Amino acid sequence: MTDLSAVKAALKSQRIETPSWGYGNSGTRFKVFRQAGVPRDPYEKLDDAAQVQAATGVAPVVSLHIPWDRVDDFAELGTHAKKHGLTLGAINSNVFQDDDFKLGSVTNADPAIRRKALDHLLECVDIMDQTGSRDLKLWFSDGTNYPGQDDIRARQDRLAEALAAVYERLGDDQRMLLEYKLFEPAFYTTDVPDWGTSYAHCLKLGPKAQVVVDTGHHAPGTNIEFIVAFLLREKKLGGFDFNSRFYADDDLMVGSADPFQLFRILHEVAKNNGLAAETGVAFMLDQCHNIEAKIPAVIRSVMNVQEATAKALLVDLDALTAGQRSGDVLAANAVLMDAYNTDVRPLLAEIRQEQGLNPDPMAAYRDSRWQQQIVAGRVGGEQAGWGA
Ligand code: LRH
Ligand code: MN
Ligand code: MN
Repeated sequence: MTDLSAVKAALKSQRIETPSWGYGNSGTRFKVFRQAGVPRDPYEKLDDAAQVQAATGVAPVVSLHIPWDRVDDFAELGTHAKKHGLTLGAINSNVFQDDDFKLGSVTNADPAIRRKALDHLLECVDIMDQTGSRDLKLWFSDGTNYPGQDDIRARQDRLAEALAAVYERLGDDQRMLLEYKLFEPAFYTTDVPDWGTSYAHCLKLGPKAQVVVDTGHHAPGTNIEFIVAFLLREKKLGGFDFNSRFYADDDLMVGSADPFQLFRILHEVAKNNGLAAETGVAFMLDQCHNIEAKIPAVIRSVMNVQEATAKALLVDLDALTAGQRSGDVLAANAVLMDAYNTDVRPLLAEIRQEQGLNPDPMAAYRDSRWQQQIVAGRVGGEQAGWGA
């Protein structure tokens, strides 16, 4: 039997981190469809994130992307966040949008370019000191397009060297999360293409280096929950970049392509104590909303993670273990499917009411009339971001 009060407590204490870049105009390969009322600077992105928090109660942390969110005074940005009941989360580095990085950043054959990339990463740690962020998120677009273009092994050496320098710079309470991605923008080799490569580097670096699983960064058919179970066992799962994946890294709303996969992932997390804050798993969204309204899309995404988490928490673990131990394949599978097929929306509505929230976050946002306010008020100005 599942203890409902424990389920409710776990759902109330889950923290979902939303990405600053999800609130702004962002590009597909084809075009940026600009929306009215989008934030013009990082302060306004936080104002929008505060609306997501007001509607859901579980999204008080916002990840920043540097340089998209560069401001003169990061401590002041932190104060602005605090005023809205928010904290600043992971600092996402960006060594993929400068012409100098055409042939790679930290793996580039040219030492001057490697130095420039490393300096950016170290600057991100300086920013973490000011924002109080715990996590530095590293994603490298580094790779090659053609066989023979560069030395695959030498690039690993250069990568390891840069990672070690960043690790050295981390404070006691700071971590580096190394993201992997199968392909794109490089199409022949990618320098951190998979969890094994990320894990091997993190293992060598030490306990403050962990793997981040971006759910969109795998080949079709990859069993992501296996990766999650493995990394949790090794204490190397730093967190998630949640999004969807219909064909490749689409950055669409988490749980939209395959809610069952999201449930299976969260089942491994819940079962292996990954929901406990002390395990340190960060539940981050990494999304862009190109054709849909942005703030409601972030709210919907938070709800999708909550629904999958609730279902995962409803898995009757005693019955599951009994089925597994006795080799009763169908019984064990039925335990999982029963939880997955439960409609958890009434439970989540109840929890929200207990927290003094509107049971329907989408309605809460609609009723706030924030959208009308920003469309009328945010006129002129441009923000930085993906293809914007
Ligand atoms: C790369 C990625 C990485 C970036 C973000 C904007 O595809 O997932 O996390 O920082 O997108
Ligand atoms: Mn990502
Ligand atoms: Mn991505």
